[in-house]
Amino acid sequence: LRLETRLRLAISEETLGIHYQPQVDVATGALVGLEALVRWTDTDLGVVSPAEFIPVAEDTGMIVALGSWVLDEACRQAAEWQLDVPMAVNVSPHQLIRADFVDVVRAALRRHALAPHLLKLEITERLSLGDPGRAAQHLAGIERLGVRLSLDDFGSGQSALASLMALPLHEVKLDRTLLVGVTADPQSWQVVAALLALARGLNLPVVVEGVETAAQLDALRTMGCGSVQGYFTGRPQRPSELRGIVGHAA
Ligand code: G
Ligand code: G
Ligand code: MN
Ligand code: NA
Repeated sequence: LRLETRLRLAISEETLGIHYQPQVDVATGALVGLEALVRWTDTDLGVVSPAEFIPVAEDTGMIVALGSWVLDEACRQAAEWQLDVPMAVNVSPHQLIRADFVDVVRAALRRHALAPHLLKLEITERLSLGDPGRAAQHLAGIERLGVRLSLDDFGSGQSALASLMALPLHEVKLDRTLLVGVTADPQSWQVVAALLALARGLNLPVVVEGVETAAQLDALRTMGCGSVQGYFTGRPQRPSELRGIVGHAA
């Protein structure tokens, strides 16, 4: 079967799951959020990476059903855990430009009685593929709901400085590629430090992604970075593995 056909089945057969990755405060180590990352285990193909199947889902339009499922399940999990920090969910531009996008988000919150400020939508910047005016309208609607917005993959080339001003953002996530040379290469350090200063100047909290070593975490602490997400501070894990971390969980 083609990947597309298998993915269609996955949504109905419950072979999709979500792993959750901690976001932690650099100064205190406290949990400040979780990011929902979809996972698919196919009976024949094994674990298929979202890097592989999200583009297929986007090309076929399946991303709408898939994205709604992830949103709903992440809200359900956040409510079950009684999280007091936001649950971050990735949203594809294909979802964002749909006329019912704000309704879908509102419905997921209502269904699970989740407070809007405990949901954070991560958007990346490929908005150009749709009508940018419409995307902006929907983001304004999301903001009115009280849901938070995060600009994902910042500095990856998928995002532009202009969006820092144009979008109703509550957070910026620095792309993990920016971090690779940060402890060895002074230029790399300067770039990250300058982006952190820029965000600070705009009063935008930052999450730096892809922290894999103690040295990187130390470097970020020195720069006054607020919070991080990466393998060093916590891998994406299945819900059962996170019971100790989420506090209220059973
Ligand atoms: O977790 P991982 O590194 O395998 O994710 C790979 C890519 O898939 C990342 O770019 C991530 O943002 C994306 N991704 C993971 N889960 C979702 C999701 O639920 N929706 C969308 N649109 N993208 C996701
Ligand atoms: O595009 P987005 O930022 O939503 O995707 C996050 C991706 O980064 C996920 O696929 C997740 O598994 C991955 N990830 C999280 N922490 C690390 C890390 O420390 N190193 C690397 N290489 N990838 C990471
Ligand atoms: Mn993300
Ligand atoms: Na990212």
